[in-house]
Amino acid sequence: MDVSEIAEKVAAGDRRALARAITLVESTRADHRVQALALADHLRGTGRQALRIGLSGTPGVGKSTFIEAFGLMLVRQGLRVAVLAVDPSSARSGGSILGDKTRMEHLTRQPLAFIRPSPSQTHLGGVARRTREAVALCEAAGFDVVLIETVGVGQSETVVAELSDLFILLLAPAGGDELQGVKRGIMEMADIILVNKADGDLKPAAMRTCADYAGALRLLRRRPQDPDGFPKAMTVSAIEDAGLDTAWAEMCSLRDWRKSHGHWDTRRAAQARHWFEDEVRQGLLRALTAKPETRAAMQAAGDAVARGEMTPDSAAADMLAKLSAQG
Ligand SMILES: Nc1nc2c(ncn2[C@@H]2O[C@H](COP(=O)(O)OP(=O)(O)OP(=O)(O)O)[C@@H](O)[C@H]2O)c(=O)[nH]1
Ligand SMILES: [Mg+2]
Repeated sequence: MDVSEIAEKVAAGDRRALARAITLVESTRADHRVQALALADHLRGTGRQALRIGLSGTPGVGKSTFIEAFGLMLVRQGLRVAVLAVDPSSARSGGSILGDKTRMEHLTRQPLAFIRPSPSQTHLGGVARRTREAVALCEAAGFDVVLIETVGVGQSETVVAELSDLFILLLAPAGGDELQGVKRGIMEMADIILVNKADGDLKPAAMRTCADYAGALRLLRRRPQDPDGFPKAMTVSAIEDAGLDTAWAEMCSLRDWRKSHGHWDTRRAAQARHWFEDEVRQGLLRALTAKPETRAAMQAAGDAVARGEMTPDSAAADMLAKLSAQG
């Protein structure tokens, strides 16, 4: 199949073609990269904008269970749902976050759903690009909602937040009155905090945790992209399917408000600019290490700095001057 044929099928919502297209953007082969770029160009501007929801949470909070239940609810409403994963640490189990298909078996079987496990991967830059391109492909394929899951480790939340229209933080009930070690930076990115497992014995703890986070959110600096009451904390139970409809209603109301106040378009435009600049930066870094003579020059200058023969800054200035003279 050539690129325009794949593009046509993707645009028609063909899930197999979509899977193929994503495999293409995940490939590191140079010829595949050329095809992937051509494919993206073909599809630019086709399809409607999906609602991109980033979902982050530490291992075991119930991300998979939540996505399964939430996805099924959306599918019941006739919405098409795609699920993608960003997992730079997939080496941890040698697998992928969505590899545990057991907990998404119902969603997997839905004709309106598309689930893509994360590939095994090494560095975050590559992860970001592949996920970004996969999100765009899902959007071109006409999905209404694209859920992007990540385990709450390291910088992957930032990547996911930069890919999303809404960023959801999933938490588990905390024991006692300790606040979980959620970093302030992560909290500041959240549009909605969902405290999961608000059921059975855990319900009181979930309510307390929710109240604690609601309080913490109120202390954050007000963001221009938020209407009154946002960001907000709510309880849900993925297992009992409780609160998911309310959470969805809140997501929709936030989306609608941002759309009608211009924040949606502004954010998408800023994200596009961010990814363009990021890609150029990554490319420059690759170019820097690609040429053996450049690597050697870096090594030599680094040695001189280490021996105290040059200051780091003047050595860097020399190096940059040499590079731009070459370029
Ligand atoms: N009581 C209760 N347990 C839940 C709920 N959601 C998930 N769990 C349980 O929590 C455990 C972890 O759930 P997962 O959905 O696998 O969590 P995860 O965040 O995907 O975990 P990782 O994939 O390891 O990052 C499982 O034993 C679930 O049954 C819930 O709403 N209530
Ligand atoms: Mg999981």
